[in-house]
Amino acid sequence: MDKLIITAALTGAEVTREQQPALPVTPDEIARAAEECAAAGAAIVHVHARYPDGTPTQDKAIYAEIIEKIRARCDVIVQVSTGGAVGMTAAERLAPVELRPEMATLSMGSVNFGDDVFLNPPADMEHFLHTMKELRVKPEFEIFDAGMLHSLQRWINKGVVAGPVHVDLVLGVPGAMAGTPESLMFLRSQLPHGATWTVAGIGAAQLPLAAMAIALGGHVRVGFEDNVWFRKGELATSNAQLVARIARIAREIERAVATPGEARALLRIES
Ligand code: KMH
Ligand code: ZN
Repeated sequence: MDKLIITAALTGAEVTREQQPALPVTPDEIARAAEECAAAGAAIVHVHARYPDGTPTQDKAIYAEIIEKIRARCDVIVQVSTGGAVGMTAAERLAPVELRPEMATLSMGSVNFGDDVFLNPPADMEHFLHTMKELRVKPEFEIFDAGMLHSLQRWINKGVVAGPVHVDLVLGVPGAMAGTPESLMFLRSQLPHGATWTVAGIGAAQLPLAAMAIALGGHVRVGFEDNVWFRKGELATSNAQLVARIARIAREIERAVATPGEARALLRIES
């Protein structure tokens, strides 16, 4: 089995300080959280930017500051979000990709997202794909529902996406695919040939789906973007606490944890 790649989704666009007092918001806080997570075993940090008041933004200058501050502290793969927040335009969402980070997310379709709709029309997805290809940014395809894997397969068949792809199975968003073992096993059975995959379970689904992924040879994403709890009724104290638990479980069942360098090799990221 390949070594386990742990991604820390540090901030997201939706979680507030009221929900999670340790949420990193400023570039300094995000960089510090990234360093702590890297020390705990994360090879990738998935990053969203916020204005100082906590409002989500895709401001290129703020992303640049975050990336620079993370790089000054530690070696970790920085993956910017192109999902941003619901309601942002495609151009806004794509802005941080112009900084040529090592990775960026790319959602594979539209989906209900809580009380909102997260829109990803095909023309926007194709534009995102071409831009990432041109700027040599490795995409992580965000899969919220089964049809999105089918869409990805269509892009591969058309030759727009070259494999092997890396996907993130995001399970448990209200309105999308449930955070259950059955969902994970089904999506795993539908992966494009040679794909690497990680699972991001939302809320209470985070830990059990992570444990399954460790055993199945997949990879794991944890962090406040997806889940603010350590266990029922007990908030996590930091993103790193969630990462450390995954690394601990993996080591206990003899699955080694990948360094950022090993993750680059596994995901074929050119540095
Ligand atoms: N904030 C969500 C609407 C991504 O980062 O690429 C979308 C999201 C996905 O977070
Ligand atoms: Zn995100």
